Amino acid sequence: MTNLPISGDLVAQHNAARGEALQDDYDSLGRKLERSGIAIDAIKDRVKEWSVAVPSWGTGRGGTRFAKFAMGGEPTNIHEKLEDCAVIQQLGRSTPRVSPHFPWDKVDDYAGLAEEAAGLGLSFDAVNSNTFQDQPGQAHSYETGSLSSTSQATRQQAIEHNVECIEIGRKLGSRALTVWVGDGTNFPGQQDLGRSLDRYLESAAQVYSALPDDWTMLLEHKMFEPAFYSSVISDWGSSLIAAQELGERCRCLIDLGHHAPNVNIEQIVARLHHAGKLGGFHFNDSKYGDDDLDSGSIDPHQLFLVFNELVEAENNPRAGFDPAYMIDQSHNVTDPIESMLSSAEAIAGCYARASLVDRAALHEAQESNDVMLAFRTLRKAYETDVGPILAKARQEQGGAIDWLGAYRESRYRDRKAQERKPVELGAGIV
Ligand code: LRH
Ligand code: MN
Repeated sequence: MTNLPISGDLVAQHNAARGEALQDDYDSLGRKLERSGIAIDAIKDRVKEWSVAVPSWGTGRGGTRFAKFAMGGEPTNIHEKLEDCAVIQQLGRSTPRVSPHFPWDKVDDYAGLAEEAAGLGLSFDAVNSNTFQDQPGQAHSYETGSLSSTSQATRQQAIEHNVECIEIGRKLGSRALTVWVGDGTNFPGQQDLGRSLDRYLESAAQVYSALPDDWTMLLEHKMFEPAFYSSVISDWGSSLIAAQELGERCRCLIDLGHHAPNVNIEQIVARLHHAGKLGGFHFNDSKYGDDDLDSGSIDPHQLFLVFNELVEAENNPRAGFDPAYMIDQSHNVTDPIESMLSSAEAIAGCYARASLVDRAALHEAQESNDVMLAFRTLRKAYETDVGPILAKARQEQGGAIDWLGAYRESRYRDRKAQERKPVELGAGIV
């Protein structure tokens, strides 16, 4: 029996007051879609099947190098983070998995943590290693690199940390390791750009060889930050080279915020899929750099176009096509629970709209170079308000029709502000 962090009665009463209006909206959208030969229930069922993982590190307030503004009732450890993830799952019904980060989520009893999560209706997605920060008492600093460091001892330390994350993940029931390294340079000439990759590949190969047979290794590229002249795995090309050299179960993870402004990310999705190396996503949004803003909050059309490529990929799968869908955001000025509910809805909404595209008509227009018809066929789906489908899917799975209203009526955060010790002020991500 899942112990729900918010009273089920509150959610049921909140839905009861909104059920009739939702049914009316749903039926009217159903009639509209039927005229285009689309069965609304089929889209609702796809939405129910779909899910995205939430980042454990996204449940607390994030910050920048300038400041972090704490919020009352913030989670202070993985146990409280799981509680908050359970609220997001209870109300939104599309985030049943949590992606943990080590050593930020370190505990003594991982089997116990897996049970605790299961008791909250949650399981664990990909584990994230961390060789971009030095831990107290660490023998070798990652100041000048980790898996690509010129120091063999530092590389070995980074390799052992990643292998330890795999061991932890096995106890948690995870099946993937996400490896993002901040390795890079701030000055031309600081490191040899070729040999840096060679060292990275030599180290990553040792991590890959420690992978259990049913695991995947996800390489996350990033153009800059913390390095501001060169990053060892800076783009999808470097990531693809590495994934192809490391092995079949090594794939590329696309964090939407890790590209230069205006890069055509949906085409990167198509290219990595073509290579059979599309391993997963860190969903967020950005206007300038790696802003880690809420998914769909700045450029919802780009998110829709990414899902348009994902639905095309689903229809033309490559061997092992099973991307890991995860959110990776930093919530600096909102309640993280509200932001992740909003983001999960925005992401599911893009999946639903991409599922509405009349692919036969689109492909025909593309093949016959009917440019405007092709564009309008895609835009028609994008302009469809799928809100009633998402709300119906939540309602039928015991979630909240109006998740923001229900969450605020629960006064969950106020309760946690009473229970939890305040977090220290500080700066940075966690
Ligand atoms: C790097 C990154 C990576 C995580 C970190 C929290 O910018 O996207 O995925 O390890 O954020
Ligand atoms: Mn990321």
